Amino acid sequence: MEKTLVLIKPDAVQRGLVGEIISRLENRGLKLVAGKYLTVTREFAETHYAAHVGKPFYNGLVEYISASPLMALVVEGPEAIQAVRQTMGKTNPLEADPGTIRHDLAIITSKNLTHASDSLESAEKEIMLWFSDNEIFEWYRDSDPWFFKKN
Ligand code: 3AN
Repeated sequence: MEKTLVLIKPDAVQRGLVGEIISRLENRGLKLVAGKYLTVTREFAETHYAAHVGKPFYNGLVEYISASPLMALVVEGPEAIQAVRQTMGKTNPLEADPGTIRHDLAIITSKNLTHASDSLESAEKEIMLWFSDNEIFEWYRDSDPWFFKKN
C-alpha cells in the first residue's frame, strides 16, 4: 500500500489545528502508520527543502518550518500521495478548492499549514529522512476492508 509523508507545520501546531488536520486524513480513510512531534534544526530543514534552494521564498521557508514544533506523520492508503495532496489543496490557499485543508483553514502560501510528498520518489526519500524503519508500524486496522477492499 502506498505511503506518504505529511508534515503538520508549525503554524498549524501554533493554531491548534493538529487534531483537525489528522481528523480530515483519518476521515478520508488514510491510515496513520508513523507519527512524531519535534522541532527540526535549520540544517535538517535545509535538507528537507533542498529542492527549493535558490528560490526567493527558500530562506523564509526554512525559518518557518524550524521555528517551533511540528507533527510529522506517515500515512498509508491506496494512491495515498494523490489523496493526501488532494485533501490538502493547492499550494496557494486562494487557489485551493473549497473543502480542502488549505482552502478552509489558510489564506497565504507561506503559512499553508501542511506538507505532503509530491511523488513516489519523494515520498520514499522523505519518509527515510524523517523516520527510521522501527518507527513505522505495519498494522492491520479492522476497518481496512471497509475503506480499501474493492468489490
Ligand atoms: P507544496 O507544499 O504544495 O508541494 P511546493 O513544494 O511548491 O508546494 O512548496 C513547498 C513549500 O514552499 C510550500 N508548502 C510553501 O510553504 C512554500 N512556498 C511555495 N511557494 C511559495 C511562494 N510563492 N511564497 C512563499 N512560500 C512558498
